Amino acid sequence: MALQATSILPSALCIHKEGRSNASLKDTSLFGVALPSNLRGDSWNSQTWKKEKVVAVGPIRAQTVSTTPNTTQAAPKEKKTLRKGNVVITGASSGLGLATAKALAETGKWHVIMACRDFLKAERAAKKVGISKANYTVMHLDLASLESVRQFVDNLRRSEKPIDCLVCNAAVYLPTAKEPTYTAEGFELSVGTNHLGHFLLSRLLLDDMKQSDFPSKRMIIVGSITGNTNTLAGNVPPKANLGDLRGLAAGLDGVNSSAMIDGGEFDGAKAYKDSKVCNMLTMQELHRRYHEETEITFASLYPGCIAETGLFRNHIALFRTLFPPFQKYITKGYVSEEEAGKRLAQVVFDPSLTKSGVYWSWNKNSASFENQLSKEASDTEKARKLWEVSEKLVGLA
Ligand code: NDP
Ligand code: PMR
Repeated sequence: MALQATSILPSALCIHKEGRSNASLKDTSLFGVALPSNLRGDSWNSQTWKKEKVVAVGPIRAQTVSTTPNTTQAAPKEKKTLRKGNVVITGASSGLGLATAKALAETGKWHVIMACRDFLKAERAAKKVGISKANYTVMHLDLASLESVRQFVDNLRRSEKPIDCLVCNAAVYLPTAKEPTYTAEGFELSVGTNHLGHFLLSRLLLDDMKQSDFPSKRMIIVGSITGNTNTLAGNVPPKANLGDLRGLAAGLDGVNSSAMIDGGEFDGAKAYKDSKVCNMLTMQELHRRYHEETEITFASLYPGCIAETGLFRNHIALFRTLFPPFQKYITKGYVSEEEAGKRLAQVVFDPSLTKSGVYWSWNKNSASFENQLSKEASDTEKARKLWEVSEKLVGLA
């Protein structure tokens, strides 16, 4: 687990061992990884899947496209506002969040509320990428503290700005941690920050967003391919698996319960992937419970592999060196921060992306398509249970 990166190369070979694919693994070995012949070339590239085309490798797909969506298309809106939209972006001090803030600010149509744990870092970052002062406000938010989430929402309300869009983007990834670390309230840090912090934030801001007169209101949670076990990337061990949520239900505190959602032994890389499954399940549950009533569009996305962001700051140096070229030249899943920022910005404002309950991805031509989530990440019963357990943990039930 911990130094997963040191064993990434051989570990990928495990994919076929699980008997989940009937693909042949015989001929290609790239980066020390044997690739099934039907997952090479174009099919190996997660971004080459064309609309209407579903290429399955047993139950594992490189990227899949849902052609029969069971989500609802938001009705065309008549309402118009002339004011700028206000968008809250968590973790906008680096990587994808910062690139998205820049892309939105540059349209001149958005005021970005950069919700960040390090105020000075966020200010410097905004300045460095040239976001004009008029187009952003930095507000303090530490998602690893539910108290801070509540304080942030209070401060936001005091500012009396209508909130039109929320982007839950911040995350931590702790692949080399040998022992769990915890949030202020004592939840394992990755799930506590990436899922529970955002869960409380989105729940609290629902009412505020409901009141906004903005023509197209959206709540977006950043998901990932690595949480989806219907993809090759999602089958790189350790795989996401929430099990029956026994660890989460027992408090995820590593004392009275396991620090892992499924009740297993701590594994930082798995905890991150589990948290992404929670993000994708939460988005769908929000859609089911609130889309009709609020007219808010709920969506998640996989923006591509942004291999050089701060997300990998806790990984070993060798991983940080090899990961970008591996994604650029071998998987071809690589995307720059700038391009990923444009993609997420598109999910915020593009009139063609108003569908709710959807998980967006992009193909190699940077065209968006509605992607299919894994069995677990689209399990409605699990989403409901996750919702109920999370409500209790964050003090909403
Ligand atoms: P970064 O590390 O660059 O950005 C993460 C952001 O989250 C930082 O601004 C960080 O703040 C912030 N953050 C971390 N902990 C907290 C906290 N407790 N409270 C508030 N903010 C916090 O990584 P990325 O840009 O890559 O990640 C952004 C999103 O994209 C994540 O949700 C990630 O899961 C997702 N993603 C990333 C992929 C990739 O390939 N990089 C692929 C798929 C999804 P600070 O600057 O202070 O550290
Ligand atoms: Mg993965 C199509 C192939 C593909 C894609 C798109 C990704 C994305 N990865 C792919 C394949 C593989 N990766 C293969 C074959 C291996 C074994 C060599 C592999 C390994 C690997 C590691 C060790 N990949 C990783 C790691 C990480 O530590 C990253 C991670 O899981 O973070 C949770 C990661 C990622 N690969 C991706 C993406 C997008 C990540 C980054 C994180 C994320 O999901 O947010």
